[in-house]
Amino acid sequence: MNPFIPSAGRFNLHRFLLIPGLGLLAVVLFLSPAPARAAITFAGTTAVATVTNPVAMDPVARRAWFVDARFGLFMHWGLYSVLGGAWNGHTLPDKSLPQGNSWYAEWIKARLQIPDADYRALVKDFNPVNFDAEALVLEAKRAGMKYIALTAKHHDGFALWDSKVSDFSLQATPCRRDILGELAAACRKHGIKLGFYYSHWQDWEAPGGAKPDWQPQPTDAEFEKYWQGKALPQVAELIDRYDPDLFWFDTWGNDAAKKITPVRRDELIHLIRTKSPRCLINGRIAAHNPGPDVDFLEMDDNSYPAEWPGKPWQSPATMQNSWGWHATDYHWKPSGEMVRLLTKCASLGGNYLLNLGPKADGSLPDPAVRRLRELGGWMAANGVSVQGTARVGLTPWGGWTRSQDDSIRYAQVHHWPADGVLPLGPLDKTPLSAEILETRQPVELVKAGNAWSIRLPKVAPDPWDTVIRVHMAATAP
Ligand code: FHN
Repeated sequence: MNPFIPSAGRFNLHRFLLIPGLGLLAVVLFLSPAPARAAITFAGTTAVATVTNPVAMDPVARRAWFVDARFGLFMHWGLYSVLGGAWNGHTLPDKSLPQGNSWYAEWIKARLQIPDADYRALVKDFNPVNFDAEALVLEAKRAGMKYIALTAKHHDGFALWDSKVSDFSLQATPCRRDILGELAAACRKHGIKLGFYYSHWQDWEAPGGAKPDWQPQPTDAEFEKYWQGKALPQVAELIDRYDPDLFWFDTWGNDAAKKITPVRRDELIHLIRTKSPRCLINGRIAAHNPGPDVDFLEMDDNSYPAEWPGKPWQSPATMQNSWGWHATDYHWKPSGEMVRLLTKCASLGGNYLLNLGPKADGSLPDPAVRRLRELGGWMAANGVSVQGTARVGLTPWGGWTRSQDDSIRYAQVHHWPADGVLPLGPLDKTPLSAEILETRQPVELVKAGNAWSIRLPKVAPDPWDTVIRVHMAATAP
């Protein structure tokens, strides 16, 4: 039964349209996007419109932009950025402290045991005078990224906006600007989707928020107070103020299950779906038990599945070891490595969410800008083999993506064959011709028995990932 079409005999269009106010309301709802339409029911011969399910929206339609995007920018930015990984003579990782052995600079308060008052005092030094939302969005866009996910609140509990729910937020700093508002406007202007990371489970400032696993935990009643008093209201506030396209929640390990129960998970999902049916929700809302209603699965940090996990998915990844700005973390990944990770994700139908940790003044570290531009250069020539594609799978030499209609397949060659012959094996469709995507240099398809291969130039034209475009016949051989 089609839920949009009321059953015969119970609905009379002519009569329906003659009921002025209600008719107008129903027509508006009927013409509006799927969520409201799916919600209308009609009872008896008098047209009574009731919204029975305000949260319904076709999940496939909601996720479409995300599935096409493949590449996004993650941003860890907050009070911890002031310290750049070091405090009071200690620099992360610091094995002299019981919990100091971590590169994650956004964890500095917990790992270096910074007293609450000292950490809170950092607000006076958070003054992002060099934050330029438009320049940032354009940097991401030129890198080939389609969305940004920024830490609106990380585990330290500091809100990067003027929150009415907590005074541990941007208004406590010298900054009088609406950072998230500026970013939202720039994203809208340049067609980039915007998401917010919100630490719903860990909150080291609110008494009832979950704490690092080596510290005493709040009781369930205390957590519930935090949940109702800070977490849910702040998520609502973010939607009301900025209308984000995505929420990035964060849990890991087994402890989260004690606080993020299915009831709380679904309460948060319902809040978001009710306020914004198009907003996406990631699987780490409850990594231990995401349930059926999240929009995509989130892999562990810098982790990649070996096969398609059965749902849209994403890998969050660092450029350095740290997520938040760390001035002496010199472990910057080469761009080629990141291109290979991106195309590995695409070959398995997943997204690559690459992180950037701005400095406290809002400026971007030079090595990060360099890498974004290098990635953008590769994407300018090869983005068509990544964005809007469908997965085919991984191979010993790299992976395959394909166009939606499967008329084209893209071989992502990460490991160039020493003998210049790329083995494709048996194919389910006949390949007609092939060329190097960037230069259009033709390459020769060879068939031996039922196995195909491609004769390539001796030296890889692109040492990061040379993409071979293969035109396929419409039918199987
Ligand atoms: O503890 C956080 C960490 O700081 C960072 O935000 C990452 C990003 O995936 N998530 C948690 C650890 O998995």
